Amino acid sequence: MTNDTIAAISTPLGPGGIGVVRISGPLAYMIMKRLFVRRKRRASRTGSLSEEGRFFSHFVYYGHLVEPGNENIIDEVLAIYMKGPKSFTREDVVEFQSHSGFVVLNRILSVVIDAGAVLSSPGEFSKRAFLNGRIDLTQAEAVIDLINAPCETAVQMASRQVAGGLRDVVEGLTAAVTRLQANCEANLEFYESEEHDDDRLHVRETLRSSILPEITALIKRQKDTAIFKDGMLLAIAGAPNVGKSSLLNRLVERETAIVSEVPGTTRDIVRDFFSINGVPVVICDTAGIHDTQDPVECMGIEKARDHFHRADLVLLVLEAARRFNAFEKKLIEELKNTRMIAVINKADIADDDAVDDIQKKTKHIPYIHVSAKTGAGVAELKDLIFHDLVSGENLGGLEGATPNLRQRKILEKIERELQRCVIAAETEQSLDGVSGLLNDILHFLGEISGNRNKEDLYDHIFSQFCVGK
Ligand SMILES: Nc1nc2c(ncn2[C@@H]2O[C@H](COP(=O)(O)OP(=O)(O)OP(=O)(O)O)[C@@H](O)[C@H]2O)c(=O)[nH]1
Ligand SMILES: [Mg+2]
Repeated sequence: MTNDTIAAISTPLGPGGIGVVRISGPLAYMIMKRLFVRRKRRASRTGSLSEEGRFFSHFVYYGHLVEPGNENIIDEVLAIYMKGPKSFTREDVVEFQSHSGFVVLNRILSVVIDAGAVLSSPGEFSKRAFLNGRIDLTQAEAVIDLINAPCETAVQMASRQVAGGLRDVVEGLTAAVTRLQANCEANLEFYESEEHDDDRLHVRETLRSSILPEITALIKRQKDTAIFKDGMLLAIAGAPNVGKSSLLNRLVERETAIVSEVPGTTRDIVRDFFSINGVPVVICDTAGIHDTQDPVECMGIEKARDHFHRADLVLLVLEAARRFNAFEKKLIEELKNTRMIAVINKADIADDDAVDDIQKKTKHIPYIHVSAKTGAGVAELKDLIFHDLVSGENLGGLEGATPNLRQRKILEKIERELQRCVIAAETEQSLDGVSGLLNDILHFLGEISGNRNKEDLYDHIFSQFCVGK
């Protein structure tokens, strides 16, 4: 742990109402005293400090930041001093709230550096908060998720983890495994000559009935909720002129893509964003799939195919006014391993025979009738998309702790170790061996919350933050 005092501009650069320069470390208070001139009630040029000659912690002071030496005013600011450990980093922290703007904020940062601070690296404030025990690793990672949250649901999930949701679960599991292991060790120590069958049985039962199911549920929750953090990618597929671009415009509720009666209008990928029940969706309109010699269309079709394979879900648009054609048959075959919904468009001019034919040939995929022209069925399509990707059961998972991908990988290791441990306890392995496996499990649980010393891992995690956080 370094003894440096770090400083950074903590707000995004650019014109804005206010900007914040944050300082953390042993020199923070001295820097505030040196650079900040408190505005007294009766104007006085020289009175630079509060009447007592010092600033109180957790008070907001109004005044000016000045260049030391010549007292030139840099900006009118609010200054807050937070004496450690009652601060985000648990060190002494000072924040200057100034007018926002690249030049002003950089001038403030520059005098702060001249006064003895060093520039912070990305995430260094949060890393200090973690290393000083203010937050654990799950909470630090949740701060990144909170900053990057693409929708309200992701914000709620991240907030729960920032407040210690996952930390509490991991602490509970750690306590339970520690108790088991301590029990094993005590019995080994005091009843050395015994068989320990009952002890092994007790370990097996506790793992099987409570610890293992809890780990499995956490893994499942990560899988179920990932979509709220990462969003989903939808691709629209279909033959030319079936109404793919019209559907995209309907779903995003604006005229993003060109619509025309000329087949082959869309050639490049047209991308837009919208959300369904708070889930962020990236949607791609693509070139119509058919047989063509046109080199530009061929390139478009190739790009389209690439997007079908990358998408979480493909909306296969068919036309209710005409029968299923050979290209559509081939396309369904090609996408047989992809999640798909058949969107039978142009319901306003549907032909019964054509619809019968389409339904016979798309029996194995969910389908819906819509009219991109009138908007009929589009709300139902959104519901279908949502339920296809996020089942009702998954939504229940949002209430609890939601691990991220790094944590899930460790949980999967723990799950495997727990299964080994259950087998070991069943198959008359020595209690000593069982205790060793429990120790490995404790080690992995420590990796989730960051109790183990892993500088590389911490550097990697905190480098994902922005400077000033
Ligand atoms: N009647 C009716 N016409 C529609 C509907 N949806 C689209 N169209 C018309 O169908 C034609 C083709 O629509 P687009 O949205 O450009 O079709 P596309 O599949 O994107 O076509 P390409 O980009 O050429 O592959 C246009 O004239 C649209 O107005 C619908 O639901 N009902
Ligand atoms: Mg189009």
